[in-house]
Amino acid sequence: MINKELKILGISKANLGTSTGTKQFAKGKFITSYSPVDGKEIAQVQCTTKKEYEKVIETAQQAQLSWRNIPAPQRGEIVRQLGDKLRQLKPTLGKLVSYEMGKSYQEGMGEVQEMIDICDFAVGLSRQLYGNTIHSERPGHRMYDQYHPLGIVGIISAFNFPVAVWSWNAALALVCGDVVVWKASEKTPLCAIACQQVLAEILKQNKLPEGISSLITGDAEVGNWLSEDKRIPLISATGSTRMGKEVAVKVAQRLGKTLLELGGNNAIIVTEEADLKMTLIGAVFGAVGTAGQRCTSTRRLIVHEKIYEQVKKSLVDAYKQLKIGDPLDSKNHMGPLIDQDAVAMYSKAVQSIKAEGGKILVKEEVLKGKGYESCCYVRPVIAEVENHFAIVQAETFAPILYLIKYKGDVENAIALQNEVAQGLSSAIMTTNLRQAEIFLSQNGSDCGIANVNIGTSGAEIGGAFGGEKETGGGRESGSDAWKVYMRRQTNTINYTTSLPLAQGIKFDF
Ligand code: UN1
Repeated sequence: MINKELKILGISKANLGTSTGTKQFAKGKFITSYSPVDGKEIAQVQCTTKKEYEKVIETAQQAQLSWRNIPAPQRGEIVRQLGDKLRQLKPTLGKLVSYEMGKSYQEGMGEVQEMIDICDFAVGLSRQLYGNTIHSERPGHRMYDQYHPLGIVGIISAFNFPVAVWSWNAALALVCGDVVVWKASEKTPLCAIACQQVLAEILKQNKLPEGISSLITGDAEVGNWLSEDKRIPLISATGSTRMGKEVAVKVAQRLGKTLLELGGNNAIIVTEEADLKMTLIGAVFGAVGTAGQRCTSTRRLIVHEKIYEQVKKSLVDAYKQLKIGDPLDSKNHMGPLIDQDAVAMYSKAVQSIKAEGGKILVKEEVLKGKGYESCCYVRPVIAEVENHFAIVQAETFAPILYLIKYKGDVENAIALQNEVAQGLSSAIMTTNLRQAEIFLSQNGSDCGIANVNIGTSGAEIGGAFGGEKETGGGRESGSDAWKVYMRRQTNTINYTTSLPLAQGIKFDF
């Protein structure tokens, strides 16, 4: 099914282990990658041992010493080559993403496009790592701030975006003069090896040290090595809030920096003045795209009572038309969940909805029979609930959409939208300027992303991506998110022959 693609991506038995590029030395236990598409084993991948980990970090440290001395625009040139290679590989890597992770081929290709986009962004950025100049209060003094490379960036990523999240971090970190060590999800190890191979090959062609980019493989224990390692000044971690809290504590204990992208509980507010056709498209894609396994997936729809019944009916009708099956077949709208554990979580969540008094409008079902042999395919669910239900307050990584009714002004809907622990993405559907502006104001959405007349998912790389509260507060990707990958220095230069003190302090002797 995927052998041709693996070959093009340079993956063979020889490199199914830890890699800093050309030298393979993984000797740890094996993890098996199964496709949720058909349940078949794709390959066994060797995990990193502690001894190998030490070697990886030493190699990375060594590589950083030379990499940081290469001018930023030249580092950008390497990232440009990465983007070019990804352009060529887009359908191939997109197919591997789809097959190993289970998202639709369209979304798999979209993910590779996000990688290309961030490479383009980073290339431009490599000539724009600007600091400020500051007017000194002292005569004959000049002040400015500048950004220096940080060192090693540890990247911990999740299964749902098995290639893009690495690239958001790696492309920026590389132009900033850092080197990267990546611990990918153990559920999608082949996607990780493919990315590592592509970059390793480019480094080799440019005669650069292989330690500029490394991959380590394994479970949470391997991630802990990174979090606890004083040699790694920044850990960028994407995943659940539970994981993020563990990482945050470990990194904080050594006063390292973290960039955390954790859970979302994203809502679309649908006011009585919404364009209902757009609402329907935005809500359905947001809820069932990537089978509800995006951090930005739409989990809650907060609908004004005047249009509630109409929205409910059109959603239920739309869900009846959804085709679930092989994500590589373009006629299907939704593929499988990542594995059977995720299916169990979905089923448990539905039980909780019922137990708390929610009403199921579109029924749950784990699909069986031909085409569903992996037992990972489920029917997306719609439920009528109250915002305060414990299950609604939690992020369930599955296609379950909650309908919540609100009355009165848009402020009431905003209060409900904000009454969760997470703060990643949010949206309002309205044609009323006042409602939209209130939603975007300081009294509005408390999320890192707030959209008007589009859904909660599908952010572009040009903006800073991330969220508040239990989402972790980190920002990656566009805007000035690059600053977290660098260390900042304030410089004051005195070009006089006297030494006046700041704040006018006199010190004569
Ligand atoms: C994620 O779900 O981890 O906004 C990232 C989006 C994508 C990124 C999602 N650009 O849906």
